[in-house]
Amino acid sequence: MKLFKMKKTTVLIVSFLLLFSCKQPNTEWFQFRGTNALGIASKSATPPTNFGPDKNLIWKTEIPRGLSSPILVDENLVATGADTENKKYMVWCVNSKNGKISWQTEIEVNQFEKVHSASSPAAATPVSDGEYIYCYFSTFGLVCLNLEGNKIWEKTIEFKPVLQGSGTSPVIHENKLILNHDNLVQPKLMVFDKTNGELIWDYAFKIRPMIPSTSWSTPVIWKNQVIIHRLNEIIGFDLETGKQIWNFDIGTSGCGTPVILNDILYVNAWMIRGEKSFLGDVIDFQQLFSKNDKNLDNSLSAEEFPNGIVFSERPEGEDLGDASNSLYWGMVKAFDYDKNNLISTGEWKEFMSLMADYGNHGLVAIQLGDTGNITLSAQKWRIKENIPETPSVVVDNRLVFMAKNGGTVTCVDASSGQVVFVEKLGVAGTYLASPLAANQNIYFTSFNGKITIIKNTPQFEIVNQIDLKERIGASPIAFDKKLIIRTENNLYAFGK
Ligand SMILES: [Ca+2]
Ligand SMILES: [Ca+2]
Repeated sequence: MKLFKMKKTTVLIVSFLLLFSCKQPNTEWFQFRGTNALGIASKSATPPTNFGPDKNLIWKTEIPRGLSSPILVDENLVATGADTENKKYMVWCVNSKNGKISWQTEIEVNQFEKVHSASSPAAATPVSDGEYIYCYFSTFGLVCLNLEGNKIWEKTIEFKPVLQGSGTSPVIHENKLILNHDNLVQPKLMVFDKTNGELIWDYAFKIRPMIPSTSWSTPVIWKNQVIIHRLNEIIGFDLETGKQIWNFDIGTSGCGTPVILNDILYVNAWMIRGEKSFLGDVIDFQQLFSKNDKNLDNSLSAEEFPNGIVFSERPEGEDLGDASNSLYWGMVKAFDYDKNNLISTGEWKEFMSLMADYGNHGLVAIQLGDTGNITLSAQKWRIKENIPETPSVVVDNRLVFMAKNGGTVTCVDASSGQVVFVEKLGVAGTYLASPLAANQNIYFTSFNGKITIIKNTPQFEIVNQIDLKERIGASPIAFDKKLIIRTENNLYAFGK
């Protein structure tokens, strides 16, 4: 009996060891920014810090243009591209060992979305469950492919324009495929059955008067919730029922994808008038009003209104050509509530209160777990300066790291919210790609093609700076001994 018991135990142990010694699928980079969009490589990943076009290059492969980040499925890298001339989207698959294109699947469409000059109609990173690959294209919808690139199902979704073009990526939780379908017309959170593309539930987001509905962020999962960062709010939904569980109000355009560690959500909420340096020429709107009321009727007419006044600026984001936003009569006229073609002082005040909503932003740490409106109760801390507009943050070694346009990097203690340092990476220009944490380093990528690697420590230390001399908008990924970077035209694998 004793012998039998021992044998049984031995069998169990051997089975257990076998189970874990079998090659497990590499699951950490199945979606945008890896597991739950954390942007943290697996503990075993040791990507190079010293690399370049002629250094530690494993391979370089020309790929169709796009902004999606590659995901890793088995040993394959999968991402998307768009051929705007021939009106087709592409899903491509590159072998991570040799850089060879294994397959490419094309999806023809009648139209592409009008996107920002720095963006691409192929902006959504695919997601995989290890068996299938799911892609989203804004003027098509969803498509499910098997690992050989064959179409399993497709689900067309009626196109709705997104300001500057869609930026979100789909994610998977259990059997659900989740899409943040925020847009200017009919913004929604949509949850599909990943096996067939059938809609399970959707939720219509609030449209606020006079503010275009925006969100470019990717959904994140916490327990039984899906969390969305969108215009002026962060919302948690019950994944089963689609009911809103909580919301947090904050000035934000909804671009950065939140990261969640130890039940705390960190997100860079950025708004166009969120910091003093964004305010442009016009700080005192009252003064502007009184200066231009030429006929002293306490109203501004179309003739009196000074078109083109700058109401928000993007300092150090000038290489994208939209460094400032200007006001025109056509926008202000929306506040002519009594329709007399004049903006009265009262109507102007309404406009000013809207402008106030364009501020109040920050890097915020939110304690998850409460229900209802948690704006006042759940905020652990907030940092109001040097907030990046597009890149998400990364939380590593109990520190929050973020880099904004101009190359200003901020490090914050994740638990106390104390700013540990604000430094310059030494690379100016715009930052679009999100940072990557790997092997105790943080990789920051500028749009003009420079990668700056710093230590993930409270002491600011630049490890290396590399110039690929090609635009980079896609977030890099790392696994094994490899670093994968997608530039405007190429996919690079550095390391071993
Ligand atoms: Ca007047
Ligand atoms: Ca009026």
